[in-house]
Amino acid sequence: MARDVADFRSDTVTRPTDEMRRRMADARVGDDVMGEDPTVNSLESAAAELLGKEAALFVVSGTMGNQLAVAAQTERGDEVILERTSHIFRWEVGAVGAVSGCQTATVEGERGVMTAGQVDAAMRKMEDIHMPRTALVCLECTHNYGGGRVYPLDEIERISEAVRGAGARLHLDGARMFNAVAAGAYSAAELAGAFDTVQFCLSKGLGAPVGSVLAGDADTIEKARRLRKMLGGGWRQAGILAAGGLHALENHVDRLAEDNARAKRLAEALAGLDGVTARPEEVETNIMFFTVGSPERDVLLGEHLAERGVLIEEAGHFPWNRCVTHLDVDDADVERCVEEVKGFVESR
Ligand code: TLP
Repeated sequence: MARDVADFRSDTVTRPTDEMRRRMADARVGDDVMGEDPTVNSLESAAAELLGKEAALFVVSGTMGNQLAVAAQTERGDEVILERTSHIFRWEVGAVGAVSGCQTATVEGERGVMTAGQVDAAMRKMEDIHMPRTALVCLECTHNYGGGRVYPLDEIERISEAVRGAGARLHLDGARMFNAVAAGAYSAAELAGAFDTVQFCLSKGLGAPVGSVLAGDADTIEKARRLRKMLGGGWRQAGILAAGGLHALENHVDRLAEDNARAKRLAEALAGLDGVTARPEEVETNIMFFTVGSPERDVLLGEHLAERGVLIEEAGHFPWNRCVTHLDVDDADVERCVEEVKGFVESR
């Protein structure tokens, strides 16, 4: 079916499928603040089991899941170690400072990936009255600004050992962790096993309209539940939304491999055009970057494409233009994007 718009701006734009909508409409609900929404409870236990964690909490967004993880595992004046281009550092409105009262220390990763040696060197190990305590280290997988990069498991395990050795905790911003799982890197439980807490998004490539899950040990998740209530995130008959999440976990995980393959095909096709630079060899999941030569031309390209019904995230937020594949773009959309970019580079 031809669509009006081919929307590559983000995988957050996906709309619920008809089956998902039916599952949501039929959901059994109750008051979740009272712990009585059976569908939310099912989603939380399914997610905890999938990740091999004791407990899980259904939250409004990836940002809320990440920030509850920070707040539940730190005290005011602690230090949190983040990669410089991570979502928690760049795009969460300064919440680590504003909500948790922590200071951040950033490490320059290689396309988002830090080494265990870098993390180890950044952590405070000395008991000293002058120094903040390193309470938490956060990794992101897949890495958004790193172009959907998959974090290698052996590096994660080395980081985990270093972090535990220093008495700190480790959190995963796994907004798109299932794209890494679909790329065959590891199972969800293998990845989650190295972390104290894990946040993943239901509302990105998995296609649910709203929501993320934070999973971890029972005490931390109980603390996060209280903090969620404190911030006004205690929701009531949220089972309608949780049903979309359950449907996504049951039906939309394996198909992420298609999105990963489409992003690679898009990168290969664009790299083959004169006047376009893309690096298909770096595309591991559903995010790809490309440029038509300069930030100014990238902006003009964005306008040219938008006038023709192809939406991309033009350079600005990211080093180059970003295209993200997802449930609502198909092969014809990929071809359409390539044709329109070709039209732009051939005409100027
Ligand atoms: N990312 C969005 C924008 O905020 C940039 C996008 O379009 O990619 N972690 C990661 C790695 C993310 O990419 C995002 C959203 C979040 C967390 C936050 O999720 P939400 O938007 O649900 O708060």
